[in-house]
Amino acid sequence: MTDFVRFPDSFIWGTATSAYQIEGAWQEDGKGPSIWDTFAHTPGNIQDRSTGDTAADFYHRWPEDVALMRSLGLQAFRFSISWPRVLPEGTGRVNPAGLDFYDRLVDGLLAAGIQPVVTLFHWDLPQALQDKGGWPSRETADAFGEYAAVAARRLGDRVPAWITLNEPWVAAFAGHYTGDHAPGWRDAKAALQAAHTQLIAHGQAVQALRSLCSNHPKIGIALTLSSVQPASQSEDDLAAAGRYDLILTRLFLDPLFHGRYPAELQAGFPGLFPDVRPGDLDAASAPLDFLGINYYSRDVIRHNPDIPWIQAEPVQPEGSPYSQMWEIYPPGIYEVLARVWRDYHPASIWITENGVPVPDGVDADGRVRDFRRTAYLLDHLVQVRRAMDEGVPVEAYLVWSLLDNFEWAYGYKMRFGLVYVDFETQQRIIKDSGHWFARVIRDHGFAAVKEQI
Ligand code: GCO
Repeated sequence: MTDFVRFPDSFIWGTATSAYQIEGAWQEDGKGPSIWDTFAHTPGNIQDRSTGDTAADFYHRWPEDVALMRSLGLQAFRFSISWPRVLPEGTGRVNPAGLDFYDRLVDGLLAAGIQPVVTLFHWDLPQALQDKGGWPSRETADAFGEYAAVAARRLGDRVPAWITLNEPWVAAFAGHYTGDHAPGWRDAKAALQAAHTQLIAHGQAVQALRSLCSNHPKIGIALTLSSVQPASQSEDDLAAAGRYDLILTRLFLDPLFHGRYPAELQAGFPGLFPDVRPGDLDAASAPLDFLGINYYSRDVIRHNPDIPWIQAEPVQPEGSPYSQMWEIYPPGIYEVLARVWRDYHPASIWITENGVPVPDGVDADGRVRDFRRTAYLLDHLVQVRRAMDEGVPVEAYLVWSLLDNFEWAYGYKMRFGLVYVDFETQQRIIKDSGHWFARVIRDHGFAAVKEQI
């Protein structure tokens, strides 16, 4: 008898995207530049020397893509608002054409029976705010609160779910410590300060959404979380994994759910601790309707004294399958869910991103046979169901991503979509994984047998 993995009828199935990665139209209809426009246009930052200038041309093709979503039976579509498309200088002057675009998109999704899940910030900070200091500057938190209010006033009567920030850890550390992401800084103290300012900003946005959205929407945040494990049981590796988890996980979850930073943070990283003022975290720890978790893989950590300030680094475990970017480790999504539920007890958890890059190609018959992506999704959904069976309140699963898109510093080298995009012609082809996911939504589950994929 084949096991059928069944989810509740109320479970929300959808996909996730972000503005810079799919919209294109980078200078159209009054949009101002973002730090990703600047970063991608700077030679050497993007591996295939591409940009998001056109991306998947979603800005023009969204009606066709909404029809695709409807054909798949998607119940929710997560997208982000390009902050500089709405506020070209980041604050002050509103660009009516920018707001009109999102107004039409939200109405188009609702008309198709698809819930819009709106992310306010998915890394494309207005360049004008970067020029004034960016996330390390506290004023950026005030600007974010102003931007959230503008979005809430226009869309707050219809949008059922808002996400304030996407992966503030990546915006802080890839953007300000490793420099792999915009704005390309390499400054550990700036990275921690950027993390802190984003938490203040999150609190301001929650207050704006709670007060201005007339339809009382669900409000959450989307964090990148991984199952952090020591490479060995040596004291050094155990301590290194603890420090890594402190920075990746507890730096955000402790303030959000406990209203304070972990004591080890100040002790563990002297001289780097951010400028925290009384009351900074009060709004940040306001109750949330859901915690969004973006899960991709685990982090196996060993001690390395040569790594500045954290003395820890990820290793690549042998014996595991790998995608083009990470180890494929499905039990990790269960481990993350179980830990977050145990330590933070969120009211609800949404998987706001889960997916895998596969070097997809179109076969002679026009099909994209991305079996590895379907197998990845199936294996991770089995682990999500395992956590739910233990009482973890997972209520949504959004695949990253609907469309192949601009994968940040990798450019277009990494394909994550359930729908293939030919970036020369902008043709869309639903991949085998997209057809499988449509059946999962229809049947509220799937047979846990890969031969039937
Ligand atoms: C992230 C971002 C997405 C990425 C996706 C694949 O989680 O890093 O939210 O924008 O494209 O995760 O790396």
